[in-house]
Amino acid sequence: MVRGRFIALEGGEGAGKSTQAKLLASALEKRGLTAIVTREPGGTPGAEAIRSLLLDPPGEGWGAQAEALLFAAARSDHVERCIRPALERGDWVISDRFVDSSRAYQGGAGGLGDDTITRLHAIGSDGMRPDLSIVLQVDAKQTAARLAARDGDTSDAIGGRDLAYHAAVAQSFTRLAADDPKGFAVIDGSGRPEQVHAQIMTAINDRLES
Ligand code: T5A
Repeated sequence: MVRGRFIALEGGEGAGKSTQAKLLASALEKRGLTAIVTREPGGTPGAEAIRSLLLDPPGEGWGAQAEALLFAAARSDHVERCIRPALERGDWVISDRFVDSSRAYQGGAGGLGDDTITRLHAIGSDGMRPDLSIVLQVDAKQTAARLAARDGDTSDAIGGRDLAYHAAVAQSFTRLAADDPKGFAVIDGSGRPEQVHAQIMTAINDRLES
């Protein structure tokens, strides 16, 4: 059985990851491939329960370490029960966020460092990497306008953090991609959805066709 490919879509809030995940799945299905779209935190019943704890935390919220552990625990269940079985069936998996979100948010902006996140990921998910991690870059003003149009002034516990935190997230994604040009594709997410989709298809063809 040919193993399917695993694509992660990454970037800040409102960068267009969910929109692009659906467009990519439908393009792959038109080519006769089976693609599943999943998300993090979430993707399995257990990981979705942890998602609620993370995005709408009880009481005074989580400390940095507890937050990172919860993301790693959710990811472990997601990998074991959803991602790995799908790849073994030969399906493509498109995940709206994966471990590079933990590296950028908890490791970079949250100050825990990349080694800590990488070690947690080795314990939780055997260090699994996507075949390609696609970082959608959109400037903060444009994503704020998109999110205001969609959500008004509501946001979750992490999306609602200050501008400095989100600027540090964006810098971390840029640095992670620069350090691993084969593992990442950085895409300008500011155009119309179909334009962004065309760039993603080019990146996939360039990096993954053999
Ligand atoms: N997190 C997550 C961590 O801190 N560590 C981790 O390890 C992980 C996995 C997840 C939160 O958790 C944090 C990061 C997040 O803060 P979430 O609800 O999943 O929370 O948040 P996001 O992943 O940011 O999801 P969003 O839905 O907010 O953003 P998307 O998916 O990037 O954007 P999308 O496609 O929903 O689009 C947003 C709006 O813009 C429009 C869409 O129609 C939509 O209304 N849009 C466009 N408009 C114009 N041009 C385009 N090209 C557009 N593309 C989309």
